[in-house]
Amino acid sequence: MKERLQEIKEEALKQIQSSDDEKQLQDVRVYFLGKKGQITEVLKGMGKLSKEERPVIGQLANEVRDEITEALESKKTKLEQAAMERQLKEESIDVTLPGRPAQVGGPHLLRKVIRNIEDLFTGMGYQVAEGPEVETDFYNFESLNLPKNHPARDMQDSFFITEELLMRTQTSPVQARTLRKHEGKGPVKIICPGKVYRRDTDDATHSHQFTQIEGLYVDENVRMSDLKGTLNEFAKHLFGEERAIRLRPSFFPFTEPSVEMDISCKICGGEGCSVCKGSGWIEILGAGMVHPNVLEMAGFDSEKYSGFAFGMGPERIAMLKYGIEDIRHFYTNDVRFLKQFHGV
Ligand code: 2U9
Repeated sequence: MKERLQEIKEEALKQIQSSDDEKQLQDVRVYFLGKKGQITEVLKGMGKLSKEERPVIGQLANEVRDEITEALESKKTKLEQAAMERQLKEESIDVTLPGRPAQVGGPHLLRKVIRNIEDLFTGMGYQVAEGPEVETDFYNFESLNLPKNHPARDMQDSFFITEELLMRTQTSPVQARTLRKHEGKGPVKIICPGKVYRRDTDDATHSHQFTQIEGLYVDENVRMSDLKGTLNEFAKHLFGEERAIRLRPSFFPFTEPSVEMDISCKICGGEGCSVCKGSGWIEILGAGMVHPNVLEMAGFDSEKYSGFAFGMGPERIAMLKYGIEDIRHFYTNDVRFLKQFHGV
């Protein structure tokens, strides 16, 4: 039995030594020290021993068990340390590696177009004015010569909140409010950028929410030629010195006379192409001389004062300037689209 215990010890220590992980160690423990393990097997044969031999073998078996247990513990600690070292090595951070460049954002293309237009007009002495997006029927329509039930209201399908409140359909109410604040005294020279809302079905060229910039200049002796000169400056600033403009008669309830302004097509140079639909001209904005009714409703003497106003959609301007084919790109915030205009 002594020899058997000696063999068990040697075999156990050998197996412990060659174990590579905790699972193997556990198997060794069960095989030698478990309830049905090798040592237990030896102890089962103790009954056949003499009285004198029994305590000797018993003590030896205990010593062998203790040695194996100790070897198991020590190997377990070694394996744990090795695993920890491996993990530390694998997960170590190389602080000398270059950092990941931070994603730098920038203003949205629409914002840049709006700023560009604001810069041009503030350089001509205009001030930027803002106002509420939830408007009263009075400022959005009535004060702009669009009384209730006027057929021209149909041009602007609206989101009404109550009978008297709606999401503004244009930024014109900001001009009407500003005029009123001036209590009948000019000059008033403002541009009004902002979001507007119309009940429309969204597609490549329509959106229920879009932006507008409108301008207003009211003073004594403001004439149509002032409007034409201002719009000419605008067209050249945005689309290039070589652009020609033309004014066509149009209708807006708040201006009389009213015009629409076209610029000569840059793509074909006036020859006619798919972008200008063969005409050589591209429509950019609407404008006109402020209707006397609008001046009077805002508290201005229309005999003494006159003025011009214009309105445009920055989306349309950006689409023409940068060849964007779908208005929805402005609102879906796909960075692949937005990134293309970082440098403009
Ligand atoms: C006041 C007096 C007059 C603003 C004007 C237009 C012409 C115009 C549209 C162009 C495309 C808006 O984005 S769009 O749909 N606008 O054509 N807007 S004159 O006239 C005013 C405004 C306020 C007190």
